Amino acid sequence: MMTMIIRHSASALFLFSCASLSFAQTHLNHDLPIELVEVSATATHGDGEQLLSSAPVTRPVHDAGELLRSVTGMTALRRGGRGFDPIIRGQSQANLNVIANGAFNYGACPGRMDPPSTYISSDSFDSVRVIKGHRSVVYGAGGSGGTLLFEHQRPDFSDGPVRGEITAGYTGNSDLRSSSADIATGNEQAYLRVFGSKKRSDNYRDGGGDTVASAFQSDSFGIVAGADITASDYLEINHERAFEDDVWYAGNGMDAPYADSESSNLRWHHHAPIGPIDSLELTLYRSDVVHLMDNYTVRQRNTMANGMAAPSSSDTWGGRLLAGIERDSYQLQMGLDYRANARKALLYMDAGKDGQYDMLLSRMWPDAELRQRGVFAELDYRLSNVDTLRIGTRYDQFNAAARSANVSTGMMGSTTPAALYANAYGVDARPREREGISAVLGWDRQLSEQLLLSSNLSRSLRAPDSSELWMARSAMGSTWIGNPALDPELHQQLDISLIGNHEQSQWSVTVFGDEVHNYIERYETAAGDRYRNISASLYGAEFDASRTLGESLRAGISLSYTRGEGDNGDLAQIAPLEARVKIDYERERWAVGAEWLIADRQSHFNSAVDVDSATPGFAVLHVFGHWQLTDALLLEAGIENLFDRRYAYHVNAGNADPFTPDALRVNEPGRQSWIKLRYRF
Ligand SMILES: [Cu+2]
Repeated sequence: MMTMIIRHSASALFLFSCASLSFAQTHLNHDLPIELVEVSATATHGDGEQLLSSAPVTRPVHDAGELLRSVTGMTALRRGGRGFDPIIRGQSQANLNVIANGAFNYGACPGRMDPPSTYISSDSFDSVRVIKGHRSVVYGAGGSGGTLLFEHQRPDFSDGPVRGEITAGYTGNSDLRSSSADIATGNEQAYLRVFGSKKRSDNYRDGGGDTVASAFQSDSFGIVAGADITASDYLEINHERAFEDDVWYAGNGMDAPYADSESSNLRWHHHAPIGPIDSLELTLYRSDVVHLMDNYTVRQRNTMANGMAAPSSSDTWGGRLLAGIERDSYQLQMGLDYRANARKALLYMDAGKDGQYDMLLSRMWPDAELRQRGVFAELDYRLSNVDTLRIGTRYDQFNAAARSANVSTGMMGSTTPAALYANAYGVDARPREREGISAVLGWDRQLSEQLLLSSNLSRSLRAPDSSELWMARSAMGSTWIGNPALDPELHQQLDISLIGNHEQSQWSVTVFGDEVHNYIERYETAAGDRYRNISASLYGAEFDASRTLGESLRAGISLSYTRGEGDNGDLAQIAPLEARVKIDYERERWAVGAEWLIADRQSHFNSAVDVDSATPGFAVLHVFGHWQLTDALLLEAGIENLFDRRYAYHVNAGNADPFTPDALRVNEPGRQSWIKLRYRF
């Protein structure tokens, strides 16, 4: 009953580009998203839908951020077994909009142990859309680097009133055991869906045989209820929780005894005319995260008598009202959105490591608050049979405040966050307001039946985040101080893609460039880490191609390259030239494949964030396969890093965490075999 495009998951991914589909078959879609969609092994995928590859990228992925490493032009930073921070074309963190069911979620760790994607249960989402670059204004302010949209889809009950999936998996090396269940029941009018997952992992060994601190326990569950409350109104309520426990981080100076998130959202979709408006959609959400990290509970990180602990929290809430007008030659979307985030992080000294916090050392996030209000409109217009145009613009207002910037910290009761800002930059801690306009201008032209040219020019404003503005850490002789006077980043981007879609082969070439005014750079001084606005530029290219070779064989190749330069040299966290070669052999009930990943040496780095030396290049081979045991039962298995190479991605791990003064290069796992059983009903 899971026919086409039902689920994405770690284990069997098909890279789609919806662009060609939308253009060829419907109209007006400029987003050029790539969907990671799992197709059940029995499904056929005709309709000319897949553009780039029909190859199942089979990987034992256990984190939503890690999953996205398979997308050309994307990578993710690894800190351990959890906490993968996605990077698109050299942009990450506050430059990406990560949206799950319409909701934003900000992690609670000032050291980025829990990027928002950590709390997205990758087992339960049905589709992930990746929009590279800034191609639309409807997904919130910012998003200069891109947008990740994780979506649940409405279950299809055409085969019966209950459907679901149960999985169990095991990965060697880290002794990772995972299980998940996802069950939905309902009918055409209403449904209820519950899902949960449980993962237990030990540390893995890298290719050199060294143990990498990466153990974790992760549980999540959620419930979704949806109903057509009238003939033209659909209402959906979603509640999810995630619990991370005893998480080891090779890339941080602390570990996390716990990190928990709770999120709720409500979506209402009215699909009948109200005056000139054809449809109305309202999303409201709230997501709260609490996090604790220290250097003695999970494991003793040093032999000192006193420990350090940093409890923190992050509460996010917001919503969007979207109105749509659809006519033969155009589609207009307009609306309002609002996003608010309140974050708090304290740093304590714990004498004797007994769990009693004895002295407050820093208000790292001194009740840091961010608010954003936006109004936007976006028009997709069919200019001719072969040309479509997108014009979109949004106006945003950003407010930022640190409510306890003037509250004293420390033994002498003298240091305040405000005093740290004044000392570091000569600026005060009053609330700040920033505002500005973002815009996109896209033009797509179908050059021939097989050839599409897509171009996009954009301007986007990205407001500084809580750490960049308000970080106030001063302890043990080192400081890390935000700059309350930072200006928002202004990105001016152009990207051009040429996409070919032939019977036996698909390919695409993209070039992109981004001129950034007020790029927010983290830099080092003798006294510690600081932030400033600089000018920077990012540019690069991507290439994808895949071809059918005979009835069952398919091969693909992808290349990506990004370069980032600023006033003071190389930008941090830029992946080197990367190539990926894939071969898949697929029969009716089984398939095998291999993926060869090659990364060049990266000698462009920024020592304030990256490891202070060039990262060696590497080549690793993954092999995998699946076997449809019965109609309901699928067995997947593979060996990652077959030749047991010792390697690390260049971006593993930029140090956003001065609990260790230097960035650490976290090695990827050595050889690991894995197996997963999937039962669908
Ligand atoms: Cu943390």
